[in-house]
Amino acid sequence: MSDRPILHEYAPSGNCYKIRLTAAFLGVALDRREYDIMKGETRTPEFMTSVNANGRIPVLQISDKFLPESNAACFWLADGTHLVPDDRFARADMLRWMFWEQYNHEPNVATLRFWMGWVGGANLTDVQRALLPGKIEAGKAALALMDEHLAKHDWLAGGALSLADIALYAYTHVAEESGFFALADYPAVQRWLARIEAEPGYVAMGA
Ligand SMILES: N[C@@H](CCC(=O)N[C@@H](CS)C(=O)NCC(=O)O)C(=O)O
Repeated sequence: MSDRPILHEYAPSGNCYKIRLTAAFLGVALDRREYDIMKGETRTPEFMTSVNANGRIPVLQISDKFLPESNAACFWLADGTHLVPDDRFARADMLRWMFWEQYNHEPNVATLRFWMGWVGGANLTDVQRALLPGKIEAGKAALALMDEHLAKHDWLAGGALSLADIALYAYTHVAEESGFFALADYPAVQRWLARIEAEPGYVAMGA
């Protein structure tokens, strides 16, 4: 058996892509195991008992240990590398953006992409339909906040590419797929996306 970390994933998920992108920037090889979340493959008793009791991917398996939560998995890969700032404040600031991503960005930008592109607008429940306006407004506010910051800084934290950029790149670069956001409205974000794509080691989401 290979001693490479194993990524339990669903390839179109931005949360899973964050981990592949982190590994690619670091030149680390991962084995990959694919689950179809549309068929409930992460909700089986076997998965929930042995991989993640929370029933979700991504999970990074490091020999016999399982690490759910995308940003924690990115941190496991990148701890001690150039993707985590040495400076104490910058390192905490990187985490600030990663926590913000999970609370303010992903639940809006990523959830709308999933609802419109995978569930389908016509199949949304009444509850999901009622949540749409608030999620669109919150998604736009998140992109605007990033744009304001990136108009003054090349990178989110610490003056260089870090996990904060990777965590936020994952769903920002595909934000338009929901049909609710136009990246042209956020020019500093667009320039930042291009900067990330020009970094050595970058891999596209579908690669
Ligand atoms: N906070 C978690 C979110 C994980 C998550 O929501 N995973 C989704 C795909 S992106 C999933 O597994 N959905 C399948 C399900 O809930 O059954 C992370 O960052 O890893």
